Amino acid sequence: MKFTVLTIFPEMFSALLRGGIVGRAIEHQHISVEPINIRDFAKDRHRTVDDRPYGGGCGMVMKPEPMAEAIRHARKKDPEACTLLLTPQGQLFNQRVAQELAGYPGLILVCGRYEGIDERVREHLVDNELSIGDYVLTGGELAAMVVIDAVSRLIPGTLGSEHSAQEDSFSTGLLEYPQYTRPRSFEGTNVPEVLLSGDHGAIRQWRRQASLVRTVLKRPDLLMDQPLTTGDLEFMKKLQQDIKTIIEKHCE
Ligand code: 4GN
Repeated sequence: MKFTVLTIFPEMFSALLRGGIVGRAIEHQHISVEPINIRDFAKDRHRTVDDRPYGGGCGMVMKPEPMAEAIRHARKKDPEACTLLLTPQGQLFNQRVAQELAGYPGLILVCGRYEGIDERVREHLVDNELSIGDYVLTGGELAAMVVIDAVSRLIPGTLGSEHSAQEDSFSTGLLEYPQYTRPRSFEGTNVPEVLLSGDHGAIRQWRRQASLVRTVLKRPDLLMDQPLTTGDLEFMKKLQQDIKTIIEKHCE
């Protein structure tokens, strides 16, 4: 996967490129991330990228010419790539969208600043608009980094053998089960006994059930259109029955 980022702050991406799983994925050439400075495509000697909005109002708008030149440059180098604008008006980014984007050979991520980009650039040079959530940032860069991070870990090889994105929360459709490491007893709380048992079947079942309980409590919406096994449903019916019995006892 080839990520090209169009931004007036290319240095913001150095933290992402240096360390962690994304850094390693770049080293191992599973992905590449190339930030390109939109200012390099400005023609005047001040390298201007913004201008005052027609119709008045506060703030500045990103000029169309440098932005358009930068997008055309990126597209020429990666004709198969999908060009995405990061904006609060975009399609909400989630694991399903990440999965879909991971199928492209390249992504061109366009980062705006100021009050926005000229509408004509959005109309004619952008394939899709993405939002990482319902809040406003001062620029698209942090949103682009979120997309790069989430998509990168879905590219085969990036996570290494120690982890599989297949088993993630949101791939199973459930929240993650609780994790524990040493010591066995920490400030008076013990690790659940089953995890020390070595019984892999029992551990798998405990984890699945812990995931189910967590999801019911924290994100019941996720369970509405998720395939559940007959084992899941039996476990939940048993819980329901237990809760019902407790309630009845207290209403006597
Ligand atoms: C993306 C960009 C939020 C998001 C952004 C988001 C920069 N804020 N929710 N801010 O994904 C106008 C010009 C605002 C660019 C844009």
